[in-house]
Amino acid sequence: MDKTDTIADVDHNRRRVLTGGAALALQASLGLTAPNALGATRTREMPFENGHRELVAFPQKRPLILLTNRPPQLETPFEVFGENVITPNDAFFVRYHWSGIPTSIDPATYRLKIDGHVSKPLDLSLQALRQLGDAVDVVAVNQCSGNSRGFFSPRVNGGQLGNGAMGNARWTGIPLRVVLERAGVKPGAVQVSFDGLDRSPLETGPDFVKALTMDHALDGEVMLAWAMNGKDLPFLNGYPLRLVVPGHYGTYWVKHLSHIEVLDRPFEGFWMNPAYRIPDNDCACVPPGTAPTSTVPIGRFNVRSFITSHMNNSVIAAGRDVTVKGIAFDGGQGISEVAFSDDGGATWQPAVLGKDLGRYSFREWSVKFRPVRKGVYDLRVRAKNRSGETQPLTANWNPAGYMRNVVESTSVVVR
Ligand SMILES: Nc1nc2c(c(=O)[nH]1)N[C@H]1C(S)=C(S)[C@@H](COP(=O)(O)O)O[C@H]1N2
Ligand SMILES: [Mo]
Repeated sequence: MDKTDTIADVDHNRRRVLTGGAALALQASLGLTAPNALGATRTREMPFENGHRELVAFPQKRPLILLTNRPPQLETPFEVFGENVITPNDAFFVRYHWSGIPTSIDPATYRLKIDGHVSKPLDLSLQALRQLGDAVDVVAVNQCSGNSRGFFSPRVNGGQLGNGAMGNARWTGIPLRVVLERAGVKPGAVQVSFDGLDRSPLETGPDFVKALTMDHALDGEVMLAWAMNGKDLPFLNGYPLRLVVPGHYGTYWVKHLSHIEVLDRPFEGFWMNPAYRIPDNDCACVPPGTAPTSTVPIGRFNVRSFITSHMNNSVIAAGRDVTVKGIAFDGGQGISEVAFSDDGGATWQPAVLGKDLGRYSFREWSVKFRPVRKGVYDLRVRAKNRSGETQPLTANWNPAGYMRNVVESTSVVVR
């Protein structure tokens, strides 16, 4: 930040760019003097009703699509996904449930406690945690369960997100298994719960705590991560430590992780039940407007793919080759094929897959497209994973607005 900013400049800039008290307090406590982009307020129209949004720069973030200020909920502008298969830290989406988020954290006094059904409870500094074993890394997508909720029809309650509540990063940390083994999980342990430093502002609001089954927690892939794309985690993405649960929805990726508890009984907290549950069937769906009769906790991502090289209403030239590019991902089987259609799904051709950064990463794809006729083209893309799962041609529906993965349609104008 520019140290030469005067107080007047800062106040002016704050008023101009930030609109909420939480943002101000957070900014002040992080020691940042001004948002990192001071242009006039920019806005964005999401392509659904009530989709007017401001772009706002929070600390360590470029201007992102503002869903709420308190707590900070920020969505990545979709064009970012076309710039790099790795989502830059300053563009990575932000989601919190409660406004009582930590506003300053001292890495020297930060502690992670591991207790419950273990033989040796641990109380670790960040340094002690790092010394428990070798650092590992994984490229993995983090996606909110409610990504794309704004497109649900009929509409559902919850954050009205476009497609930008996802991101792909290289996470560095230590396997959760290493830490649990050090604590000595006792026989009879069935689940592990995870709590971070954020709190509800109300006594009655349930603390955000998530749980994994013991097998999942010990699979060697779930990670306690301190770095994202080679840098400390951005504050709003969970500094100094977060859970990374490859292939699983973001709800499990607990930020500012402070307490891990091994349980000899299933966890009963609000954020596992009734929250974050899906209909207990293959499509995680029910007829629109109805309620499921039985539910299970949300789990792995379903298959998704997006065109990132062209936005809706992009103009392209007739009679010339153009490369259409995009990304695909799933819950960890890995993408095996991506099909592309330039006629609204009537005919399909295979796209070429790009570099494989691992089965939890966005997988790039590209295809050559040579439109001869002028007019509007309906471009679609449909991915399949290694176990043959693909994307529905018409959208599935569930009352929480989770797991949208319908084949997307991008209209381009050929002139
Ligand atoms: N401590 C804490 N961790 C949290 C949450 C939260 O509210 N508090 N929200 C979860 C949800 S629902 C999502 S989608 C991811 C989002 O991660 P991000 O903010 O780093 O993008 O954080 C998860 N971890
Ligand atoms: Mo989420």
